[in-house]
Amino acid sequence: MQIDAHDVLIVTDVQNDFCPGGALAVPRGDEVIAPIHRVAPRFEHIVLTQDWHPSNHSSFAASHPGKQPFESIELSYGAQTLWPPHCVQGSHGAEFHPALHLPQAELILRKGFRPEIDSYSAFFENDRATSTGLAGYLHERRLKRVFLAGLAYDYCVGYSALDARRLGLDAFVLRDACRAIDLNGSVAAMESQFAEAGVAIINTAELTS
Ligand code: VGL
Ligand code: ZN
Repeated sequence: MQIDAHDVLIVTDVQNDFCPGGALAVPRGDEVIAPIHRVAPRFEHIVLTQDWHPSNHSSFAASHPGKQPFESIELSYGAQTLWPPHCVQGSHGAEFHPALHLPQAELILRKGFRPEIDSYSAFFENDRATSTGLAGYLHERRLKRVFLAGLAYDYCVGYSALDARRLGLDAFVLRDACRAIDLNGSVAAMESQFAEAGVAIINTAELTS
């Protein structure tokens, strides 16, 4: 598959807290870095995202007395999974993994900074309505096909891919350049949504320049 000037690689949340040793470690999360580095030179445009929460964020179990991480609660916009505190603004855990080296990235998009709403997707927060601005950015730059890599496959990567389709963009998830949390069947659930929405799952080996 040929990559051209209207394509963008979105590298999702490759941050210390999602890698081994981090506060919300995705199993083998750091293994996404090598395939990302392998395909990055093929792309003219790269966007990085960064999960970026205030310390009192409503997605943190610690913000809800009596609740434990990985339980689900109802917030104003619907069900929200509770997480251990992670990616707190300015913390070491919120920094990109030190091995991630993509100085050519053109945008670093931060999300999840509103205390009352979580944001898995790089496009819309979890109310599925509050925009991060990324759709407008891609539109103004005439970027029409998104290729997604990073963490986590079944949360931030997956929701971003679904929203890309909702916005009329073509979406390709680079499966070998992602790792999953896999909480209560979340991988299978996400993949059935990919099928319904027309998100393509491909491997980095399928990309040529
Ligand atoms: C993520 C859970 C909570 C992700 C972020 O990057 O997939 N997952 N915050
Ligand atoms: Zn988060």
